[in-house]
Amino acid sequence: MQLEVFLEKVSVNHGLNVLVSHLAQAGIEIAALIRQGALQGVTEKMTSTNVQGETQMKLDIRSHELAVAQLRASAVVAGVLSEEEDHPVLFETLDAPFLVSMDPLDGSSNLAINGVVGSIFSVLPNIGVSTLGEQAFLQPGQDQRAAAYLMYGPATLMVLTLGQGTHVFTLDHDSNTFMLTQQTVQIAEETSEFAINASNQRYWAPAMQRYISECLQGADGPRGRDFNMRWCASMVMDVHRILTRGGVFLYPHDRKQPVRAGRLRLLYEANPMSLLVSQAGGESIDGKQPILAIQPDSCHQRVPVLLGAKQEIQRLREYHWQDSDHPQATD
Ligand code: FBP
Repeated sequence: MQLEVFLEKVSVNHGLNVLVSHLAQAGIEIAALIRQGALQGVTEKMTSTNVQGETQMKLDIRSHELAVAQLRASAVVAGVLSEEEDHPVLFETLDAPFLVSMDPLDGSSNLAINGVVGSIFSVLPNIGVSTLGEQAFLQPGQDQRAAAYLMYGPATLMVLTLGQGTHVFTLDHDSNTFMLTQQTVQIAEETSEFAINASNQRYWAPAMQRYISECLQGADGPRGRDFNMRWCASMVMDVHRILTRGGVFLYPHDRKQPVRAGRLRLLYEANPMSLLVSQAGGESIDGKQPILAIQPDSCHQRVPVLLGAKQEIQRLREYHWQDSDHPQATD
C-alpha cells in the first residue's frame, strides 16, 4: 500500500496527510543526494557552525534547505525549528495548522565513513506562532500530532506515527513512492541488548554505572543472563534496530559537560523518537520522568535519553530514583 493511500485510510486530518507527503518528498530528495556521496560533496565540511557549536556538513545545510522548501510548499506549516538554525524559520502562512521541529541530518558524523544517517521530524499544532513567536514551539512531546524519521541506509525507509501505532514504509526507488512494509510494529518488553557510548562511562551517575555493570556481568551477575552491546553513533539507526528487534538506547546525563543536561535535543530528537517508541509499546525517560511529559523551556534544550524495552526502562527509572542525587533534565 502506498503511503498516500495509507494516510487517507487511517487519518481524517487532510492537512496532516499533506504535511507527511511533503516530508516524504524531502526524504526522497535527501536520499538522492546521499546516494551520490563524494560526487555531490556530501562529505564536505563547511566553515560554519550551528547553534550547538558543531561544525556543519555541506549536507546538513542542503538537507535543511530541502526540508524547509518542502514544508513551505505544503502550505499547512507556519514555521520550522531546525538543528541547523538558531531561531525558527517562520513562513508567510503564519496561521497554518502545524509547526515542525527537525533534525534534517542525524548522525552526520557517519557520512565521512559512508555510514547510515537519517532525518527526524516532530509535528506540533500551531498554538499561535504569530503572537507567541518561538515560544509556540515549546510544547511537551505528548502534544505532538505526528513524528517520523527517514533512514538513509541500504534501503531508504520512512518510519511514521500519527498517534495510532508506528509504521514502516520502504522507498521504491523506481517509482519514487513509499510503500507500507511493516504496520504497527511492537517492541518486546524484555531485551538482552543495550546501546550506549561506553567511552563516557567515567562521567555517568551511579545509577547508570550500576545498570551497565550488571549487564556486563551477564549470566555471572544479578541479571542472570548475558547482554549484547551495539552503538551506531546515529540515533536513527540505533532506534530503528530497537523497533526491529528490541533493545534499549541510552544517552544518559554525564559529567563530561556538567552544565549540559544531555547530548540529545528534546524538541527534534528526544520527543519524536519517544513518540515513535511509545506508540510501539516501548518507554522513554530522562532518568526519572517520561520525556513526553517534559515542559520545554528553550528551543535547542538537551535532555538525557533512555528509551526502548519497557522492563529495562522501568528498571533504569528505579535505579535513578534510588540514586537520589541524579540531576533533573532542566537546563
Ligand atoms: P547529530 O548528528 O544530529 O548532531 O546527532 C547527534 C548524534 O549523532 C546522534 O545521532 C547519536 O546517537 C549521537 O549523536 C552520537 O553521539 P556520540 O558522538 O557521543 O557517539
